[in-house]
Amino acid sequence: MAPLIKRTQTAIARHQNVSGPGRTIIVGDVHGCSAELETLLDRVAFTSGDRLVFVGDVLARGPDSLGVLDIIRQTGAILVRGNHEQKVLDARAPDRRTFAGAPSDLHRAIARTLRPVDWSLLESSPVHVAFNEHELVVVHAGVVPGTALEHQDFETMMRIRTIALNRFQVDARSRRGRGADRNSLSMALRTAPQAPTMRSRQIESGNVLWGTRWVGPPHIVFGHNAAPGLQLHPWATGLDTGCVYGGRLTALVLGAGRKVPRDLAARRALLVSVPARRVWHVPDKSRSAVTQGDRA
Ligand SMILES: [Mn+2]
Repeated sequence: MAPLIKRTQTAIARHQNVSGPGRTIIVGDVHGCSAELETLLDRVAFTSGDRLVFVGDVLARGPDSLGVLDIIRQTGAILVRGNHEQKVLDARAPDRRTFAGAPSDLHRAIARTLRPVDWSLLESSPVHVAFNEHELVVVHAGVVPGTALEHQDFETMMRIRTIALNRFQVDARSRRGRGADRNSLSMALRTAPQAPTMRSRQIESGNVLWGTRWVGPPHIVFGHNAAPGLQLHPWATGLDTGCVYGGRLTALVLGAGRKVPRDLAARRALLVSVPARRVWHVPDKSRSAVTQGDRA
């Protein structure tokens, strides 16, 4: 497959650390569940020859955000940026934040605990990473079907859950000129002014999961949406199985050069998951009526 989107410099650098024909292990939303992550890494028998990738939202809501960041560093993993990482970055630089609205107390509190190495990790996290040998792209939330990958919008890629089939241009809003995080994101992709941005709380009922309508290649592996659980679409696999809400932590394990199987039984055979040790966070129901919007 020809490269569809540029890797960031960071991703390239981390790929260069991979030695030998190791596996690619993509982990769903961790949200500070460091103990479950350690159990999962044991279960997949992670070794230094493997390439470890996180779909984002590794911090917040769970018990040990710093511990998860330590594991990511120690394993040389690739962290794809989630909306919670972005909110923490926004909390530090409110004058050039990416998301609308003031950073929450939660994200400001996390920002106060981060060490310089943590900031480096977050700042260098790409919004998406292409793994051409697997013909897949990892992104936190998803993409807008029917829009070329190079024209996808950063915020959408970190937040989309569903699309309104009859009006998914209506929620579009231009990202032009907002330029937040230019330094760390400028290599990732160019933002098209016409790219639609889905605001989760604007999305109406009756929409469909975006992954149901995406036609690859590439296959998209993502997280962000715990409400529907594991998502197995023809060209998209959603790994957020809600560990922090008492669900499971799930990984997709691909051998060297292996593509994500279209056959669902074959794909399920590549999934490894471990149960949450407890319910670490109870979603705020008052904010989840329409989209289960803040669970993921
Ligand atoms: Mn998320």
